[in-house]
Amino acid sequence: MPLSYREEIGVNCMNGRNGLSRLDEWSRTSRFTMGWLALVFLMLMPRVGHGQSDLDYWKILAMDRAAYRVPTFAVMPAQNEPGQNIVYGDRYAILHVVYITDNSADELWRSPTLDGEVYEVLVEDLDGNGTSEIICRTRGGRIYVYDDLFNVRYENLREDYSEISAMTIANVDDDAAYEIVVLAGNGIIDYIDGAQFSREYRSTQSYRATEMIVGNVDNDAQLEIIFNSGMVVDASAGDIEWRASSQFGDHIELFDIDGDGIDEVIGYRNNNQPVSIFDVDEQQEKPLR
Ligand SMILES: [Ca+2]
Ligand SMILES: [Ca+2]
Ligand SMILES: [Ca+2]
Ligand SMILES: [Ca+2]
Repeated sequence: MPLSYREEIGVNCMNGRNGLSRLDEWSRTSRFTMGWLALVFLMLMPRVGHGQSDLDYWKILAMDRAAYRVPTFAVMPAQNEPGQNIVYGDRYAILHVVYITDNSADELWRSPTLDGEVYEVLVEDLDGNGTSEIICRTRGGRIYVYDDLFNVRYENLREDYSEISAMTIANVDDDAAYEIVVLAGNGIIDYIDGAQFSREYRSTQSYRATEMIVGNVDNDAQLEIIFNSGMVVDASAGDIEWRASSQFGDHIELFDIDGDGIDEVIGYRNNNQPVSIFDVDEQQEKPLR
């Protein structure tokens, strides 16, 4: 019988390939024994129901809102399970994965101590194999990728970046896998392949931003990188397509607000000023009407 996702994680823990402490190891062994006893019990008793309720709408909304607003939170699908996983990184440089149902929260995994406090956590199926990866960046320019069984898929070298200003995930080239798009502290853009984790591109120009999004915001078919500093760059060649007279905002989103089929850049600031809407195709800020 194929193992379920959580059983697979249990097997993974048994093989000692995660980062739990010795105290956790003791309780993990107990949990593991208890888990098998419970599994045997469940196999022997008739199935009378699901056992755990699916997440209700408000719980999912709360998880999504937390993941959207907190850069170090992300939602991760729990395959073949009724709940969902929250992945979060803390200021003690540790990643946590917590399995959430309507009435429970179980910590499934804790990473080893990473090299620097966690600045951002993303979840994406980078290589398109149907399972999610956790992508994390820390203070000091480190990037870590874990698969859904919490094995390390990639870890960059300490000397790669002294700092990372922004990071996003997008498919910016011809291969099927996503790329990790990195804006280094020195302004250089790197594309790291999400399947092989080789560097596929390094920009010759440097850029400045604290946030960036990849999208198609004009008439050409190519993707653009939109920097919150007010710059739009062709994602394949690195050419600057538009430099706005002001920054777009502290934070940016893309949305087709005028219904012409092309996304606008929605910029907003930390100090509650109204949003600004920039039409990249027309190279102008749009009035709020
Ligand atoms: Ca994957
Ligand atoms: Ca690609
Ligand atoms: Ca385009
Ligand atoms: Ca539009």
